[in-house]
Amino acid sequence: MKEAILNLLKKNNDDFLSGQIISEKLNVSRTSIWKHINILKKDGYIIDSSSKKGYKLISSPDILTYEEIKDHLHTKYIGKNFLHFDTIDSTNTEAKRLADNGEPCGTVIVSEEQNTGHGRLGRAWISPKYKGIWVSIILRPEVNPIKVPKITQVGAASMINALKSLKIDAQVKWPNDIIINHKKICGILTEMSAELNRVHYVVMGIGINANLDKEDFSEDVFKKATSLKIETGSKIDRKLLIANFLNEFEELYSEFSTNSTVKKSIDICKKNSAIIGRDIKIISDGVETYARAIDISEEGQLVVKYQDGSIKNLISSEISVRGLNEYI
Ligand code: BT5
Repeated sequence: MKEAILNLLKKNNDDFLSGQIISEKLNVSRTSIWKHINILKKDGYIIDSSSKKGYKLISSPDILTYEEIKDHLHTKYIGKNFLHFDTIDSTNTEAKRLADNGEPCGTVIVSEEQNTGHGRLGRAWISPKYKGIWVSIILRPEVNPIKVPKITQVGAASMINALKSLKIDAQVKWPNDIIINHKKICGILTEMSAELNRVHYVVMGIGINANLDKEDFSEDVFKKATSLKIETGSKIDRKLLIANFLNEFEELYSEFSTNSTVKKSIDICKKNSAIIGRDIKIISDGVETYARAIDISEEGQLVVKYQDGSIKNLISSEISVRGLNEYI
């Protein structure tokens, strides 16, 4: 009901709308409208109420509910089932719980804050309230589980395109980071539930440091990480960015869901790579080796050339990649 009232207020172009009209249009009592208006106010909407003129929407809060992003969202199925939380342990964990209970492909889970957001290998992911975009998507691809890591490349390419639509240039640091000025602004965590040759579901989680300030990071993380706000000098429109990301994701993911290839995404990741053509340090099981990154294969693996001339394809789950002197 509160969504329906909000829609009417939004459509009314910042003008007063009488309680009588709302009540007729939605077939609810004036008291019920008043109650829902109060809930909207608690959610952060500024609404002018006048006993004579009715209600007028003054401003909407910076929150990532479906209602707030739907005008920018042009997807067919990604985000049609949309769950928004004020606070949660981790959107990936919630997505897995929901997927276990049969929630459909394309379900999007967003939270304004995460208490135990995590990265790969159980690393903590700082997720302060209203400052970032902490989102997970449930996917149900009918592919061999071995192909699933490619979805991370689809996520990375979608984010590069979404950032470009906001006129922000960023690079992909294979396999799962997006970086600006040598620092990380976004990370992707793809998890799955599968049998040996059948995927039950995949959860692709993505964390974007949109409007975090320096104080939001620990000293240690700030050495490697930054936010879009810090790098661009201005506050990012989180609603637009998440919607553009979901739009791009649906488009690029269709290649994967139809024939399990991700050529378009790989092309975008290659064109915007932070590491191809550069000497890198590869960390695997605590052991460091050095090589030159030369390509990303069609399977989404990083192709590297060692000093002895040998060439190897690296699989994302096994390793971390670093620049020689900095994060990248
Ligand atoms: C990742 O892990 O980059 C994947 C992060 C995925 C986070 C999203 S948020 C929505 C969804 N729900 C979750 O619980 N997770 C996903 P990894 O490659 O392990 O990188 C972790 C490293 O990134 C840290 O050790 C830091 O160095 C750096 N980093 C950059 N921004 C950070 C941030 N906001 N919080 C923590 N670490 C950050």
